[in-house]
Amino acid sequence: MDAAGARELKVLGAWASPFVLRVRVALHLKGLDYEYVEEDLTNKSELLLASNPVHEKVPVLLHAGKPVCESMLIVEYLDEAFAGASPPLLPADPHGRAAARFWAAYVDGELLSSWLAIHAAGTEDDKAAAVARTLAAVDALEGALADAEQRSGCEGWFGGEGVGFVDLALGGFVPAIQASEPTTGLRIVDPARTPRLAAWVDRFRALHAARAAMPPIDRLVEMGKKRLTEAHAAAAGAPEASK
Ligand SMILES: N[C@@H](CCC(=O)N[C@@H](CS)C(=O)NCC(=O)O)C(=O)O
Repeated sequence: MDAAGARELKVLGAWASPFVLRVRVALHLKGLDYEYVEEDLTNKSELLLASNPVHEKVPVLLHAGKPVCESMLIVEYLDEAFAGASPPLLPADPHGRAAARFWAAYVDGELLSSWLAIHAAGTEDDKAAAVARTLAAVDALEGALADAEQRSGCEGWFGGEGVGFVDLALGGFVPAIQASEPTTGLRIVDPARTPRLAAWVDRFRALHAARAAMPPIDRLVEMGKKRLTEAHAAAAGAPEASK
């Protein structure tokens, strides 16, 4: 489908970004045509700097030249601006919308922040605490998925009968979940511990809309390993005081 106005959609992105992936999957799900522009984040374009002057980050959606920033705000915007394009991403009822926003915020506020803390940890104790917090966040999401499945009577999505807002929030991280074990040895989603979420990861990867936008996992692993090597080398060469 090429909904009215969709021809004027442009996404400023970066291939490895989980936040960009959320937006691109939403666009593919809704069948909206868009132009994708790959940004070099080490040399940001004037368009990116002018479109997102506060954070200078991708993704940015430009709709008829007007910028919308922040991945989940962009997803909400698409849902509202192209309300006629199925599927709807947020539930129709206010309580369902509030619950979806809660879990989407939880993905960034708890899962992502604890996951990032693993790599920022200065000591083994800090690292173990961050791993425990990350896995606890994954457990909580397993519980939210179980509730959604029970409520809708359908197996599969945080959005109930179909892919929705929370699926996109977490779905952006599916490539990182897949790349984590081969890169760092850490299994984020373990079928033995969180079987529903493990099945959800496979289901999300299989979506046509996800396959159209997902980055290659081997390229992510290669980039992750390179960054780890550089971080270790920097830590080894750092003066004692700054360690
Ligand atoms: N909260 C933002 C996060 C966006 C973000 O962190 N983007 C990264 C790429 S993954 C970026 O543009 N980084 C460039 C920079 O920090 O200079 C969102 O959801 O869109």
